Parts: sequence; C-alpha cells; structure tokens
Amino acid sequence: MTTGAAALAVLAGLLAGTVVTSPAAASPAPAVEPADEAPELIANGDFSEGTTPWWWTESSPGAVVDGRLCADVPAGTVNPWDAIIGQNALALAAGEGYTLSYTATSTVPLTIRTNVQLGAEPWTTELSATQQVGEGAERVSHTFTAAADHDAAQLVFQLGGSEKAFTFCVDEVSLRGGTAPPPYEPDTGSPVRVNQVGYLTHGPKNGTYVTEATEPLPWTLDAADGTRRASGTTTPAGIDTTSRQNVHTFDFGTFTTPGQGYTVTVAEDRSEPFAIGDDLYASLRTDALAYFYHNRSGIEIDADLVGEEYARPAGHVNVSPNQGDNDVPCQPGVCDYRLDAAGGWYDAGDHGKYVVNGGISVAQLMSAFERTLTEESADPAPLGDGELPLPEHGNAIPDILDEARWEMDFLMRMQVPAGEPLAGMAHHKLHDKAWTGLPTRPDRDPQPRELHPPSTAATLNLAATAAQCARLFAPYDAAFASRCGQAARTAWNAAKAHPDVLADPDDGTGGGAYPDTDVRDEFYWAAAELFITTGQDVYRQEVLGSPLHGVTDAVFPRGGISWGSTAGLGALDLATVPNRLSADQLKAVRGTVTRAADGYAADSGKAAYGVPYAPSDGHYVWGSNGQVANNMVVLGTAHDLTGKAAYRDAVLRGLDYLLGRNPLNTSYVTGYGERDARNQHHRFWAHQLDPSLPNPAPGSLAGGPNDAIQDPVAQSRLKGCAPAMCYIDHIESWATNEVTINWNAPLAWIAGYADDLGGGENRAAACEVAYTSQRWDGGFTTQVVLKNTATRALSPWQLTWSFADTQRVTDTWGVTVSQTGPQVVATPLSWNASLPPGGTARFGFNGKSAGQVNDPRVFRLNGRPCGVTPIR
Ligand code: 9MR
Repeated sequence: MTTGAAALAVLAGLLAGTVVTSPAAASPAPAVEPADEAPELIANGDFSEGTTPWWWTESSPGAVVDGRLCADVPAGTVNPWDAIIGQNALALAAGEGYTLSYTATSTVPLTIRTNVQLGAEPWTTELSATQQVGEGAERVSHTFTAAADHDAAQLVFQLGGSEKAFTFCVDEVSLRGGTAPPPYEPDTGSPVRVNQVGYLTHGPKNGTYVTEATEPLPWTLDAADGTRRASGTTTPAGIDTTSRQNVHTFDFGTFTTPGQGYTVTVAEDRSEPFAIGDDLYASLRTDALAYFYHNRSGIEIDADLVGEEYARPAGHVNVSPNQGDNDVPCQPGVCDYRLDAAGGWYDAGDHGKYVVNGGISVAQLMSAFERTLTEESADPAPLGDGELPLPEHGNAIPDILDEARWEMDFLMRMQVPAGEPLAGMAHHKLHDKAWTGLPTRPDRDPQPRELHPPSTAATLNLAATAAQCARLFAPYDAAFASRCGQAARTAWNAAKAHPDVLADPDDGTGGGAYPDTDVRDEFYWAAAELFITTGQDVYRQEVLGSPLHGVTDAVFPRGGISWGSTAGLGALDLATVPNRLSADQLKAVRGTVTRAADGYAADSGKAAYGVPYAPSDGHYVWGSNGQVANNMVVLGTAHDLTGKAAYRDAVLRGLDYLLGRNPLNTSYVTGYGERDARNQHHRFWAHQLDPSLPNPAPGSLAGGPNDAIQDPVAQSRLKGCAPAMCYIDHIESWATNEVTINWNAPLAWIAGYADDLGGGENRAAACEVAYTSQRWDGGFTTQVVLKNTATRALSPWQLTWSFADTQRVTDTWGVTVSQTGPQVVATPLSWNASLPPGGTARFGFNGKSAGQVNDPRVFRLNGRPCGVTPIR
C-alpha cells in the first residue's frame, strides 16, 4: 500500500536527461570519504522486505527474484531515463561525503547511469555516474560530496538506451554518509496547547500545558491588548500515555466574552492566539466541503470558483498523456468489457478511485444534508444552491447534493453491466497500473487505468449509498433518484448472490488495496439504508437479523467507524431518519448510538488533550484524525438525539484536539490556526516539492499520528515516537500526512454541526409548530398551528421547511405558499402579517404527491429554528 513509494518516472527521467553532468563536473573537489560509522540512507537495500519503498518505470516492472530486485527491460528503449529503478526520500547534507555502492548484473552488457538527484525541479544532481554492467556480479562504488542540503533526494538507476531486451538485477544497495541525524525533536512551539481557531462563547474551554512540574501552576487569560481577563490554576494530570509528556490541564469555561487574539499564559509560556465567539466554524464547513470539488476527477477545476492557484485542467478525460476514465479496461484476465467510469473524486494524494472508501465519504456528505431534514438546529442554508464553490449553481438543488451526485454517478458506473459475469456487483476500484511520483497533476498522469475485480464490500457500498441517494434526490430529480434506487436494489441482490467475494489484500500496486475480510457490517449498513428508503420488510428482517444489530462495540468499534467498519453508518441513519422500525426497535437503535457516544465521551473526559479517541490497544492508526472525526460524528448525533451537553462538549474538545490542543501543537487542518499542516501528501498540492504548485486548499485535514510509520520519511525521523506524536508535516510522509475524501467527509459533518451550535448557548426556540396531515389517494390536506414563542413580535413573518418527498402544495388558506422543489416558504396574508409574542397563526393547504407523504420535522420562523427539542 505504498502510495508514496512511487515512481518519479517520466519527469525524473526527462529532466535527468537534460541536466546530467559528469561526476567530475558535479564535484570538482576530491570527494569527501564518509566516516566508517556514517549512517545508511537506503531503506531495504537488500530487498529482504520485498520491494518497498523502491519504485520503477512502467516499462520495466520490478520484482524480487532470489533476494535481488530485478527488472525486465524491453528492447528498443532510447533514452537512459526510459527505464528506471529508484528510491526517494533521501536526506543529504551540504559538504558531507557519501558512498553509493551496489552489486548489479545484466543479461546483456550495457552502460547504466546512476544519479543521486533532486526528485523535482530543478533536478540538481549530486552524483551522476556511468557504469558497465554485464553478467558477472561486481561490487560498484561511487563517492561524492553533497553540494547542497536536501530533504528528499532520490537515487535512480537509469537503464534505458539498449536495442535489446534484458534483465537487470541489483542487490546490496547502500548509500552511506553524512552524520547520523540527532534524535528527531519535533518543533512543538509553546507548551501551552489550545484550539488555535477558538472556543464557542458558551462552550467548554480547556487547554493542556506540558511541564515537568507536579504542583498546580497559575494561568492567566489575556486579551489581544495584553489586559488580563481571567486567571486560575492548572490541574496536574500526570503522564499522558499518548504523548509520554507530563501535563497539566486548565479550564477557562466560565469566561464568555467574545473577542479575537486571546492567549493563555502559564508560568512564562504563552499559547498561540485564539478567538472566543459564536461564529467560528462557518468557513471551516464551507472549506471542508470545497475539498471535494477540488479533488473531482473528469472536470476542469475552475479558477473563477477556487482561484488561479488551485485551478487545473480536467484529469483523466482522454487527453494525452492521460488514458482517460471513460473507457477503462479490466486488469488482464478480470473481464473482457470496458466501462465508462469517468468522474468521481480522487481518493487522496493519489489518483485512484475506490468504491470502498468513496462509499463512506459520499454517505457522510449526504448525511450532513439529511441532518437538516431531521434536526431543528441544523441550518440548511450553508449547504444550499449557490453556497459552495462548485459549478452547478442555479440548478435549484442544494450544492452539497450536487457534490454527492458527482461521486454517486461514478459509483453507479462501477457496477458490472447486465449480461456480464457477476452482473450487478461493483468493481472494487479503478486506478493507475503503477504508482506515479510526486508531483503529478491529474491531467499529466500517463499511466494506464485499470478496473480491479468486483467485491462484495464494494457492491454493498454501492447498495447503501445508492439507497440513501434515492430518498434524498426524490424531491429534486425523480429520474436520478429512481436510477439510484434501481442500482441499490440490483447491487443488494448481487451481494446476496455473491456474499463472500473479497478484495485481494496484496492488490496494492499503483493504488491502495482497501481489503476487507468481514462484510457483515457492509450488509448491515446497506440493509438499513434500503429499509429506510423503501420500508420493505425484507430489509427490516436483514437489519434485525444481523449478528451486529444492537452490539454496540461491533457497530461502533472503540477506535471508530471507518471504510472497513461501516455498520455504524446504518445505525446512525436508523436512529435519526424517519423509518418503519417499531417504537421499541427505534429506542434500541438509539441506545446503541448513545452507548457508543457514552464511551467516546468518557474517553475524551479522561484524555489530557481531550481527544475522544482511545483505541483499546493504545495505537494511533493510519488516518487517526479521521477516526477522531468519526467519533465526533457519533457524539454529535447523540447530542442531536438527546440534547445532553456532555456529548456536545466531547465534540468540541475533539475540535480543540484537531485544531491545536494536541501533543505537537499542530492544527491538522490547512489554513486554520497559527501552526497548521500544509505539506500533506498530494500529487497536485505539492508546493513542498515544486514552489509553482499550491499547498493543500484550506480546510484539508491531514491523516495525523500513525504509530506504524509505514513510510520512509516517518521511519527515518519518527522511530520510537509516542502514538500521538507519530506525525510529520512532510509531503513524502504518506502514512501520517496524506489527505483523503474519507477524512474530510466527517470533518465537514462536524464543522457543520459546530457551526450550527452558534455560540453554544441554550437558545430559546423561536416557535412551535403543530403540523397534521390527512392523506387521501394522490394527495393530502394539512393544517398548521404556528406559535411565536419568542419575546418579540414578528411582522411580517415567514415559515420555511423542506419536504423529504415529492409533496407539492396546490392551494392554501391563511397563507401564501411558494414552493421550489421540496423547499417551501409560507408567508402571511395582510390580516395575520403580525405575530405577537405568544400569538398563534392557523393556516393550511392541499397538495399532491406522487409517492409518500411524510410530515416535515424541521421548521424555521424568520430563519430561526422552531424548537431545539431532541429528535422525536
Ligand atoms: O486510509 C487507508 C488506511 O486505513 C490503510 O491502513 C492504508 C493502508 O492500506 O491505506 C489507507 O488508504 C490509502 C489508500 O490505500 C490509497 N489512497 C490513499 C489512502 C490514504 O493514505
């Protein structure tokens, strides 16, 4: 799964070809011999651990044969760089001596070139040597002195230029030199750790202080002008096991004066500045959602929407050198048809598109929208048409649904066509045949694209998301909704017919494997979504009969739901979206959600950094920040269901953690906070490698601490790190610092949740609505009693809501109704235009419906929610 163990094939080769200098010219002074104890820079130089992190060009695929790395190079290559084997992420220091040595053979005598060079512009070479290689395995050495410091140089064996085909093998590769780097000491800045964005006016306000002191210490809260506003003493909390730091905590929750530029000082140490206010997360909601447009495949990213810096041509649309995603073959032997699988989102820093992972991501986007239909305090306005930077403005469909549709269209294209073997299943994934290097703009990816075999997990991801799509699009686009519904049912039936087709865990060349050996959770999720949408008993039986149903730890694992553990997505929707479970069954499902939330809230309460994430084995996994965010989604939903402040507080403490109150004093979200992550692993947002390219767009969440440190940068710098400190903001650290759709999706959900909290105060409801409908064949009659429960008269007033189905108002009494799609605005007539405090208005309407007639649950009077009572 070595996204970053990738080839810089074409660009490296081309440029190496233009800037190659002779070794003598590269280092005119006699080379400095490295000291005997000089450290080894090459990882896995004896290939005992397989091919990781070595890479090669597509024409000469590498494999370990008898303990050596061998590549079959075809006849007729022209330039040296037409066939390469290489390794990236080598750190060199100016003035230090290095020796490269290796043993190589070739079945045809040839001259190879070995370069140690920059892996991107300006492609500076520190070593460029030529060497005769033949059938005899001779040890070769080159010594050179580095002219400049390099963070991430590369070694390349350039093998091209031979008329004949040959096999090249290399072994015992070593690059020794420089001095061993001092043990890595991350720059953690101030020991006073706060949420670098800020704290809601009426929310919890906690921070952490790293110190050896064991007695309480005084803290002060200072305004931007330096005046002291509050003070107190810290609470010693002992050793935090996630960071191995001795820490104190402090609490300034009783201070509720909004402002910018506050700091907390403990002893002589001052925190990063932060705000206190009611409107801290509006831009994070929008930016976190904009991430998805930025990472769309198959469409130009428009400068008018995102700015020049982030604009780029459409990727994978059949314009050379792209192979195009509109006519994709299978891997050899997998199928003999081709699919139009254009569109969708790129998964992450790579250009793969995976149905398993696309599924959870689009589901969480759709759920962020669906929440506005079920939760009074959830504001639909920031998700509406014209609100997000995307090209579908003016189509009367909420922007967040437009974004979801971009992925849903792709997911449906991955379904095996009728008449083919495994018809109705979904291909697990589509990606490059071999890894590309960094940077590679999507439209410049030359790799062939391939469909990988269908899997049960992917098929159920399609069934679940397409079922959710069917109900959410019904009021906006009946044809699309029905296509989603059809795809969902077909996928479900195909999964039932083929319940154990698992993705190959070793299928990880050119893209991630996303293997999953247990699909009971995907069955549960898909059954739940199909049941909510259709109400059919067959799906109810599947939900209730699932071995996971009601088992809290199975539905919501302690470490969090994820692409590989999706049952919780079904449980969250069963608990919040109207459905035909009995009252007892509904209570049970809500109990599963709140029990899981109790666990996450307890974890947050115990943690010195407040994080609602405490996996039972103590390990921080790949994408731990995504797991933190997923736990926050469960907590936020539990808060919606019960109104209990403990759940809300744990969500907000989770935001504190992600935005700077953590062992590294880092905001993991680009553009938020003083010390934000900005070098995440991404093939276009690759500013660290090429200054002409942008950093990640604001609102991009880094994967975060991962104590398995699978990439070479993390391995060379972070060995022995404490779990919550195994992170480095370096573009080649793909195991700790990538960005992905499945981490940004829960970030968008929680940013919306936090934005909807306003200042976090208990707001009095603006109104109460009694809404009763009588259904008749093809239509309905509705009576509404509206009460102004606020203290001010409203004149004029306006009541808004959105139908979750195809109801259309036809004639009214007591109000005028205007309806756009499912969105309704009721305005008074002249005689009832003023609604005094405590006053009521009575009105009604008749209407038609092609399908269901569900009473709306969420109303806003003059934009303010009617009642913030827990979901009924
Ligand atoms: O997020 C995935 C993580 O859970 C896995 O442990 C890891 C290794 O299999 O892969 C991660 O997913 C990567 C995917 O395989 C390829 N695109 C980038 C993803 C994020 O790093």
